[in-house]
Amino acid sequence: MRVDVVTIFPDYLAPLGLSLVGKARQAGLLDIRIHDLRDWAEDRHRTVDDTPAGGGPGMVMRPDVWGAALDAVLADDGAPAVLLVPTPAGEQFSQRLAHDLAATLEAGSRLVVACGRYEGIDSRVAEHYASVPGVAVREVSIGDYVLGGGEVAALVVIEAVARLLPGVIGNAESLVEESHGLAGLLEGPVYTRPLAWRGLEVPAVLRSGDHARIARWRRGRALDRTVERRPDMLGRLGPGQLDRADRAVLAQHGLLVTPEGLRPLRIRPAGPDDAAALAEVAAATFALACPPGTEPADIEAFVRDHLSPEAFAVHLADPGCAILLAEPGTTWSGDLAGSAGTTASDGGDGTGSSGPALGYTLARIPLHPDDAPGDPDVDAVVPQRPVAELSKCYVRSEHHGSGLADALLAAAHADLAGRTVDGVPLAAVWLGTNRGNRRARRFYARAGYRVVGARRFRVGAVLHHDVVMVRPLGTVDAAGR
Ligand code: 6GU
Repeated sequence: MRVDVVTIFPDYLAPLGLSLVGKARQAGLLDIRIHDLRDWAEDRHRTVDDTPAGGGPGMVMRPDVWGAALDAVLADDGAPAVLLVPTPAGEQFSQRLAHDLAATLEAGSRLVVACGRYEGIDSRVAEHYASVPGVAVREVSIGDYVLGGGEVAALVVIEAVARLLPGVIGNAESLVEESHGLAGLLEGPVYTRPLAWRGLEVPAVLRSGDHARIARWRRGRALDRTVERRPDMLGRLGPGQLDRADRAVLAQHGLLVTPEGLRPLRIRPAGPDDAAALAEVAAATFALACPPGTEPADIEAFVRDHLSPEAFAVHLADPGCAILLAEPGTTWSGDLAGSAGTTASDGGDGTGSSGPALGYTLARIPLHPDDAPGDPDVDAVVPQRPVAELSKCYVRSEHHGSGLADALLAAAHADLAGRTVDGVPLAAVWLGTNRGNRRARRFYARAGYRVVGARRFRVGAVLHHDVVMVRPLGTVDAAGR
């Protein structure tokens, strides 16, 4: 594959003899030729520039010299060519464009790079070659900063393209997982030996040998990094590219995946003004956790008696109650350019709410460190003290699978892990969930809960069977947090 570079500083391109590109040239995979533009200058001083038409600072490169040079280089054979002109005014160079150029080269095209200096090349050069049959002109910038000329950009483009050509990189797999690769995410952190270095350890999950868990962890960290450093890239991910675990990671960053795109999400402790919003979301979600066959009248009665605004007002005033609320945010702390409906803010996840509550958690905190859960069935199987009860964790059904519940539960754990009872940190959190509700059991199991026993209780005439699950606080969850 043939690449030509025209420049007034041929020595600037010397690095193309080194490393990956140099080896590809030696192996005969790449034929790179560097040309000195001044070889086509006509005068004694080998002049290639002149003052800008219309006045102004600097110098502009002459079209006649460039025309002679490019005609000669392009005439060398009849193959179609991409004429690449590096300029800070060009389209943004990207991994996508690198892939495009690599494919074009593979299909038999040549690449000719015209490196300008000074204020650039007379614009008629690009205009003219764009109309020459078999020549495609691409004016390309490598970033939002100004260089002294196109040579460094030529090095960048040629290296990015060369490593995509067949045979240039030994391990083609390393092309798959890298930043700006097909996943549309930044690559996450990488580690090697020694396992402990200056007090810093290689994350335990990478030593687990559990390849599915490792892949999951890597994907999570890639998402973390993309959210933190390049949130604009998230806007280009379709909902179909984000699985349930991805959505959970995003939700923990305050981003909810919806059919309309990413929306800000806010999870916060509920306050005295939230009784009505909590009652509303509680009424909308309570039936979801009832076993099939529960009488609608019993559900209604329960909602009326226990999930009313008045009931939540009592909970909100109770120091033994910790309630978190998830709601749509109005803003997101990052800059999600390209993702409609979000605006930059001055920091903090989604300040202000813009709609009804999406879900909530309600935990009960013991008043004394030694207090037992209070239900004899549960007391016997939950030995940890002090132990909180996760009494409610509900998310509207339209957000099931969105990661919202995972984020809400993680926020509840973080909240509980930060609490003490008479100065003693909470050791664990327990919950009861319907024995037959496999979705809920799987959800809690994923979040680190383990079944320790069973309990029974009555709603109306129906006897309910729960499993009792416990999760220690202050440990890491499956996402490595
Ligand atoms: Cl391609 N050329 C120059 N001169 N400056 C640049 C650039 C190119 N890309 C970013 N800055």
